[in-house]
Amino acid sequence: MRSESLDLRKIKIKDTFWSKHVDLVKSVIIPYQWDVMNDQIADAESSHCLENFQIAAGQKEGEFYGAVFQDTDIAKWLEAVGFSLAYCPDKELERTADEVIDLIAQAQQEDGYINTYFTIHTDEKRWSNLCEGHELYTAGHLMEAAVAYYQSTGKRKFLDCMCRFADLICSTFGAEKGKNHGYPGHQEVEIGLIKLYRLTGERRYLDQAKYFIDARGAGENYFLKEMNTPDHRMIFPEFHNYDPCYSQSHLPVRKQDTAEGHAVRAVYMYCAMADLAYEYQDQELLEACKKLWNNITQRRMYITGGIGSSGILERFTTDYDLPNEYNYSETCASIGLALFGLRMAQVTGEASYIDVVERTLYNNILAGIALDGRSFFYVNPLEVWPDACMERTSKEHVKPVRQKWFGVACCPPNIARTLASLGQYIYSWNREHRELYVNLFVSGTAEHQTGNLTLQINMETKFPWENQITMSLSGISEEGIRLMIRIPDYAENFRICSNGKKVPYRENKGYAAVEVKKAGTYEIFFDAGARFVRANPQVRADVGKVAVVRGPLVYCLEEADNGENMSALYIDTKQEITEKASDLFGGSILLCIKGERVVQDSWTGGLYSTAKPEQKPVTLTAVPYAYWNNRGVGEMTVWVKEM
Ligand code: FUB
Ligand code: ZN
Repeated sequence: MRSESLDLRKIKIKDTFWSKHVDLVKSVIIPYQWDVMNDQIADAESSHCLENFQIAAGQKEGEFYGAVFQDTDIAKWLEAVGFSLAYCPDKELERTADEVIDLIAQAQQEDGYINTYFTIHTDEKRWSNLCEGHELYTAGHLMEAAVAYYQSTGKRKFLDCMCRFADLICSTFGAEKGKNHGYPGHQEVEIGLIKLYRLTGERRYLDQAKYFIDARGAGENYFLKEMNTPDHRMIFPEFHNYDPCYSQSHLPVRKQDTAEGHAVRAVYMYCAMADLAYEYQDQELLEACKKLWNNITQRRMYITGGIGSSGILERFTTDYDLPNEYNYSETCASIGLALFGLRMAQVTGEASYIDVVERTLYNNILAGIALDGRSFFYVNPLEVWPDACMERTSKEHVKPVRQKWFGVACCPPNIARTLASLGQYIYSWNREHRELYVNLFVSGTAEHQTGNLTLQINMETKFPWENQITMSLSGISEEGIRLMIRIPDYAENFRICSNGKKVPYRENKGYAAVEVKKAGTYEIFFDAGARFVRANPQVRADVGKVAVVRGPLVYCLEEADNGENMSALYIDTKQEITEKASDLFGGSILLCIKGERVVQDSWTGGLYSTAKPEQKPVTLTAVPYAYWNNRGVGEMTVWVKEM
């Protein structure tokens, strides 16, 4: 039996590291994104998201504006609201959300269909362009939002709307004669359907998700066939000469063993595969998930947990192709990776999945949002020279500053729902084995009610600044529970104590397993000081370079501390890195590292010369990558040449 995340309503986060981000969800991020979607933020890309719904609902006259999947922005916003209301009830916010839900319900068609693009564009035939139309992708995000909203408020209206839509999808698509034999051009509906099934118990939703996964890449490619139908109208010019790899429809999913194509599509699909592998006890599907996971995390992932290295088509490329200054590493792709990793950890009980989840949460995902919660990165480079991020060049997708919004705005509300649901990553419970998994070290309280047990959990820590965690457990019944504490892959000298005595533990799949028979307090310690990390030499971009890492945090050098031209810097790795507590970024630890700089003034040549410039000793300051670009525009790099 898999383990499951604890109920978000019962988790309170009060953490030195995370609270300053998580608390912003309610106070800033949700209100800010609401204003954007109502086109109330000056100088931000326009959204028109709410207005599209008003037009589709017949409340207003007007034209559709935005991407075909513009509806997903409000869907993810509603999901974030649902998560936030779970642990932070707010009547006014709930009223606003109810109004949005009323609007969505009004825009829903008689037969259950919801999509403002296809509703407003009456000349476009629904389901006629599955490859590009995003109707199923949009449906999936709305389903996820409806589940989250029901779980926190108990209100059924949105859920009922989405069940009607799901019913329409079930009766429209399938292998049976007379049904549409297609599958989504952008995976996501599978995740939504599985969540609907898990909430309602309606088996047809699960079977429908399975159909979409099984049909993908089997037999004649649906999208190529679709493109050849008479009167077919393309939506995206870049889809000409369509390669089925782009949407992972080049092979049946069970035969795929390398991560190909568009990264967000891929990881959302892998999430559904992991869920289905569990629900149908499908070992072959689970093996495919493992192979795909290993290919990503051992060959195609940045040290920051970013994935999808190509700026063209937002896609995976080939093993070890991890350029630093024109990569993509879309925030949504890392969010999908975290969701995939959590599912794999819960199905297999293996901590190594959470090592990656933690890596991407603390680095690539967190870098996606400014410390004030009002601007965002979509693309997450590991090296930036702002002057070179020019339009119509290979770096035109790289923005050297976070943006207020985007024309394609998938990432900002995705970050909102991720921060709002951070609690899902912290603990899991395995009912069969009575195991409490501690995945992330985040201070706060949690409660879990199961059978005759009401488990109370209190975690206190200043992680990642300090590597000491105090966990108190109470409400333990006679049978006891097994505490499964993750031993991070970077942790050394991991130990557990209680009442001043060492607690023996059994290591099981990367977790320290402790039998707990009564209420008690446990102290967890490990060493995870700052260290230099090198990449596999196959990663051409990083050969001869080092990154500086402390615990789960990847550090970077910024121009604000180190001057311009990071390529002129070298790090001396034969030294102990000095840590410096700082008030910067709401409290953090900075790293001071000795190195050398090529002295520009000593350069006597023009563009090229046989002369060798001088190098002088410097002390460099590194800051957490997640916080880069919170002090104005400037150069930044993660990888630095090693002396
Ligand atoms: O296609 C929908 C979303 O827009 C994708 O997930 C992102 O990569 C962006 O292209
Ligand atoms: Zn995105």
